[in-house]
Amino acid sequence: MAELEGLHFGKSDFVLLDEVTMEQFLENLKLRFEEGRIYTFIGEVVVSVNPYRQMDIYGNDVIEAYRGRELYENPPHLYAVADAAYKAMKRRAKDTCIVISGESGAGKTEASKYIMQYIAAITNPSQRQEVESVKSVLLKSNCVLEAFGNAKTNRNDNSSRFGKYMDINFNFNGDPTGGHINNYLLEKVRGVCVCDLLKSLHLNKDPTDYTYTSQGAASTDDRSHHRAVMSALKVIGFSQEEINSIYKILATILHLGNLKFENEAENVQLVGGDLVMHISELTGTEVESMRKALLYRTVATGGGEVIEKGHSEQEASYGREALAKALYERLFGWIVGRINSVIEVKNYNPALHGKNTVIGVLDIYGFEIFDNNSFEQFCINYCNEKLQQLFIELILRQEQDEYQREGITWQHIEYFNNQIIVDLVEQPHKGIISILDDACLTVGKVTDSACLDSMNDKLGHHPHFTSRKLTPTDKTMEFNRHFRIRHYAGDVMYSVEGFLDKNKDPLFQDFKRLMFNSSDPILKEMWPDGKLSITEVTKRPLTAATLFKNSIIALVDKLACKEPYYVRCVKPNEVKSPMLFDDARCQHQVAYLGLLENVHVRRAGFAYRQPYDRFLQRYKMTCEYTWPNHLMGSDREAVEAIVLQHNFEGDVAYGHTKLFVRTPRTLFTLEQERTALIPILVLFLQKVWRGAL
Ligand code: AD9
Ligand code: MG
Repeated sequence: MAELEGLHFGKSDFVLLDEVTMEQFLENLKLRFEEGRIYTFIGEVVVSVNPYRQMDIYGNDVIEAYRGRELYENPPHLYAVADAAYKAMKRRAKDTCIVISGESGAGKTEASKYIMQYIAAITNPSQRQEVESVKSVLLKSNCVLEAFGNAKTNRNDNSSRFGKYMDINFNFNGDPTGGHINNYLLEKVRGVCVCDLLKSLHLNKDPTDYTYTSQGAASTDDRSHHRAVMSALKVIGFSQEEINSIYKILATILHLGNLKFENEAENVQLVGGDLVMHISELTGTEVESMRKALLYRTVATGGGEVIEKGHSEQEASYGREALAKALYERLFGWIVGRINSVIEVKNYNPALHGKNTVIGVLDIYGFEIFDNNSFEQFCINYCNEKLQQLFIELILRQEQDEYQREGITWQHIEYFNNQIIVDLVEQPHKGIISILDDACLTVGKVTDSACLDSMNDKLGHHPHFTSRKLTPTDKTMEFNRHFRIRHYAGDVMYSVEGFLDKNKDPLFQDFKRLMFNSSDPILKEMWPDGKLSITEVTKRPLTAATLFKNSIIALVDKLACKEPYYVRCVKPNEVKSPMLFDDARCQHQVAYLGLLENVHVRRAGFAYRQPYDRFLQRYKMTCEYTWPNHLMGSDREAVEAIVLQHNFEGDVAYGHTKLFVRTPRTLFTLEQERTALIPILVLFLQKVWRGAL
């Protein structure tokens, strides 16, 4: 029980702090971390600190303890949030979502796995076969996506280089019927470096000979991991043919990394012919076509003539690199699509089966600030601005609006609305993304620094953007190479170097056509845009930033119509230690996760609210004036009687339709009383039925 946990573990809900200050917040967080209490509530939000050690708090006994209970009845835990989201969905037929955020290595992916496990454990009590197989595919899909999408980075050994949003669909019984996965911005660069699977391929060379994988450290038990991934692929329903194609593509990527070019006379040439033969064999393409695509590109001249232009050595390496990345990205996209086709809800008839509801689980990279921040950080941080805005929308504003609607007076909370930063990035014509896109579409050579000039012209006066005014004394700044965005979470300096290249579709059309003409039908399927001939390609593909922006806007739309639950993950230190609580690092995260504001709102507001009739229904037995039937005029008067009898007047407020309760403790007391009374009531009712009374 939350309250029975004892105070030496600190406060189980930050709402109960004596004073809401950063100091007290951190002190409580630290105390709990040191006592092995890694979860703490802020009302319904769970704050989690990565323990960096195996905790014995996820077993079936714990799942049972949380199953179907109210949030405030148990100590803070991911299971409490998972259960709350599940209950809201099942009882009130509401779509809900669980948003898990935090910086790299803070424990988001682990949290999402525990939440999925919890949902899997509490559903389908009758063990129906078809539901069991849906659950198993949903769980296995995680394993596959991680194998293909994760990489070892210096911040996290198992870093997700993609954001993942998974909808789980439920039928009216509350059993899973399927799902859908969306992935966001797979970071191609790191992805190509160290896909774990690549290392366990049966190639006739040691994986460290392949440039792309030798850049990452090999994990110890690749073999068993490999087996797990294979079995997961089979459970999901990938055919042997599909698995073969996956392997061939991965091998192609490895071989591409080993290709070498050299300048010979005017044009660049390939060193050694064997590799190209392997590559064309693996991709089901003609050796000669492959060689040509690697060394030349087809261009349409102004007069409609089509000519072949030889690459420089640099262009050839660049093209090869782009092909490897694109192969990887499309493979990942295809795998996600394949999983989706398996887990998609089929033959669901709402008239027959009732409303189909959804729980969405979002595991997405948090705010990133490195020494050198580039295009990837720009995208990730923009995404976090959007999520922060949703949080403001849904939690802060919703709370305030509700109090206003219910006619409850309360202190107005000032919070920073980050709309202005979102606009800075995404506004049509004026925003950074639009300026970047314009630069990418401009014919001829536009450099990164010319693009920066253009940003300066358009955004020079924006309160959250600085560039020209930066002085060379600014840390890590080189003149005309950086811009700074004042994010809600703090200032981030971005280096524009490479922005344009990363934003453009870097792949020569020749490669797309080549892949489309592959004799491997699965590979071909991944390259539908290769169908167009050079003269047909007029429309440029959308840029990376615009694609990302569109997908994030779609995501936010999806989340906005759901009832949100939040898990905020904090990383206690940079050295993966289970003992160390780095105050400065934690303070930084608490600040940019907006946790203090969150407590303020919760405190200024009320931890709990319920319509009068529901409250009465639940607690009427705890009061002599309301049990068995109340003789008051209205439900509200009856609720007042309950509150008065328990001396809770100071802790509640009466809205037009709901009772608002300030602290969880009050409710806890009522719950306890109710639980103690139930056996007595059962006896009473039995006597009534038997006619003894
Ligand atoms: V990234 O943005 O994908 O780079 P995440 O997802 O936030 O990051 P992840 O969940 O992968 O971090 O956690 C990092 C590591 O911390 C895990 O590999 C575990 O070793 C460790 N961890 C995280 N949460 C727990 C936990 N609840 N119990 C034990 C944990 N270890
Ligand atoms: Mg992760």
